[in-house]
Amino acid sequence: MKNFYQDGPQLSNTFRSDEALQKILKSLLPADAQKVALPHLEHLGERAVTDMLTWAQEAESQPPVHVPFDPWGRRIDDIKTSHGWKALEKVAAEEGIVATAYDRRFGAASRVYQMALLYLYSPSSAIFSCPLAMTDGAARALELYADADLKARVLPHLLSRDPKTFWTAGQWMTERTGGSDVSGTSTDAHPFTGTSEFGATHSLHGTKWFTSATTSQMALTLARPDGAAPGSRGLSLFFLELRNDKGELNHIQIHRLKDKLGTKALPTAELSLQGTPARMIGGVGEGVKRIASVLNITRIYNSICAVGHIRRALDLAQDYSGKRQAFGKLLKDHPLHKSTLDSLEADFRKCIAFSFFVANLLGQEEVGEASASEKILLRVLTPILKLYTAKKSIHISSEVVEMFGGAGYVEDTGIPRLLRDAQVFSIWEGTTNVLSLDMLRAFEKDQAGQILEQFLVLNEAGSEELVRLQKLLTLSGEQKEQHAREIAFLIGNAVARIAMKKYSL
Ligand code: UCC
Ligand code: FAD
Repeated sequence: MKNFYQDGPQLSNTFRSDEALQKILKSLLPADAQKVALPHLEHLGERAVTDMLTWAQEAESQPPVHVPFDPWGRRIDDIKTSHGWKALEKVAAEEGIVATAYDRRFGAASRVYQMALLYLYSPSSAIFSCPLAMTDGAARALELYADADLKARVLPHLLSRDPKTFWTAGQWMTERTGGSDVSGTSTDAHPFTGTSEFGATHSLHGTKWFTSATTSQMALTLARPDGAAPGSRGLSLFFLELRNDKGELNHIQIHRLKDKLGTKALPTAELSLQGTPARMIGGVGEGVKRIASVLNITRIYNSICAVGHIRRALDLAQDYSGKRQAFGKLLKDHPLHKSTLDSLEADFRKCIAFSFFVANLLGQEEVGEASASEKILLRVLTPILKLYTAKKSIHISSEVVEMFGGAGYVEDTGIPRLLRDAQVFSIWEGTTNVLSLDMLRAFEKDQAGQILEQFLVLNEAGSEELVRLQKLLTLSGEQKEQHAREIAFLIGNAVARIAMKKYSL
């Protein structure tokens, strides 16, 4: 065939084409919520393949740049981001990607509606969904633990739908000594002696090794107050604002931006706190416990974004399979190509059902409608959901790269980015192993392990899986630790199937 040129994949409205999402929302949203949410989601599904997509491509091709000094040698630590990245932030505010969860107009269903917005927003956001995750997590932690004056100062910004007043938040936990294990945190908190607009109680000194969304207006971080115990039980949670009213950094020095495998549009910096004013939230030694409410939100964001990512990868692969020919017929007409796609679609349905099942539990908890056992389910299923969807997204992204053949390995098709970006889902916000161990620790509290087992039995989880799981749960010590991943994936598969049944997927 002379002059043959392959057509590339095309996307269409990502809400209209997503049957699974529509089914889930019809099951979870009451009629009044559907009336508002469905047209909004259809509108966002259109933006996801039009203006947002253009801005995301722009943001990816013009990654952020750190400018340490002004022309005269003054330290400024500016981080320049592209027009596309800024435009995606504006979309987030306008579309209420965070705010929708907190107006609680539809009670628990507001969270489900918000997660559906996020799911459509994320794959066309160049990972602006990362700053949004930390913004939402910060809003929840402040809502739960901050004093009224701090809430009144900050929450209207985090929950704003006006791009001019909207703030994002960072979450600075990781230091050079560890991200999984924060017990070696060496950031000190001394009593603050100056004046501060937000009621600073301490000044912080230390280095943070990974800080994503470094252009955010505020951050929550961990530090050790003078005299507090060593280890993680001596850490406290602190709120800080990055810049003062003149726009200068508040005694923060940015060392450099990380050169990362993926998430290229997202600024992730190393920085040091050099006497940064900060306000303690909660008591001395309560840091990990308090920041856990941020983690539990960001882990659900990670899951929803991983599933959005899977959907995007599969949409591209599905479309391409109807355009590419090999051995005399379209890829989609080859039984083996089709069955490969079908099995990935089945994995997608598991992931989306599981994710919205947990998002719904979160919504119920937030409005005080979750029963004691639902709260426990939310606690134990959150790390499992995060690790499960992250691993599926890496596997599916890899398969989709392969489904494009050589084109999948060529940068300007945009396909390699799918694999690079997926890899982060299983690292940040807790690696697979760390979350599996967190799950085991959570089982020990409030009879959570038994409550989960009862839930699986009541919902007729597959009997073979259940027998294996029950056997593994009787292990103890190192043996149980060694099997923590297997336990997590057995539960993940079982709950995903239960949720699929619930939503008739
Ligand atoms: O990576 C980061 C940001 C990336 C960008 C965000 C993107 C989001 C998605 C966007 C998608 C596009 S920020 C850094 C994230 N770092 C982590 O996730 C840390 C991972 N490590 C862990 O999770 C560990 O398990 C630790 C740090 C929590 C373990 O520390 P400890 O000191 O050993 O803590 P314990 O003993 O496990 O927990 C201390 C207390 C306990 O309560 P009490 O005192 O009552 O016994 C725990 O039950 O905190 C409680 N706790 C929790 N409670 C610990 N974890 C939780 C939890 N998840 N929920 C409720
Ligand atoms: P380590 O803790 O050294 O882990 C190394 C390996 O050891 C992992 O495979 C882990 O699973 C395994 N491991 C650790 N403990 C155990 C155990 N007990 N049993 C079995 N295996 C174990 N952090 C922030 O605080 N804020 C941010 O904004 C932020 N942004 C990030 C952005 C990107 C793009 C990336 C990649 C990371 C970011 N991080 C951020 C850091 C991230 O949260 C950490 O990298 C992550 O938590 C892992 O910590 P670590 O890098 O120290 O790895």
